[in-house]
Amino acid sequence: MATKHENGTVLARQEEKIKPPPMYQVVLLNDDYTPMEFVVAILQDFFNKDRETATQIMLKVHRDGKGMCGVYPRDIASTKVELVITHARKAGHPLQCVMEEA
Ligand code: TYC
Repeated sequence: MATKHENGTVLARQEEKIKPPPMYQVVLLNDDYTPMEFVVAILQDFFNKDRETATQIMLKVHRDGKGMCGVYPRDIASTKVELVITHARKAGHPLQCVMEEA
């Protein structure tokens, strides 16, 4: 609730100004070379998915070109993207991972 003062200024109450932090989706992109099993392991190890859910997400990415791994505050999403890409490059795979504002 806002309070209107006689001089025209409006003071917003503190609770109105506190917005939840913007959230970001971490998204995996398809490619023709990264092994399916490697992607399933990434979804289990970096995004805490069980094997069945990880397999479903991987197959969705394979079919549709992209798929959502999780939704996180900016710094956590950014760190996950970096860890996934570093892990994939170390293994010699071209897997791409990006973040998008949710
Ligand atoms: N398309 C890959 C293959 O056929 C599998 C794959 C799935 C790659 C998901 C990347 O994000 C990905 N081996």
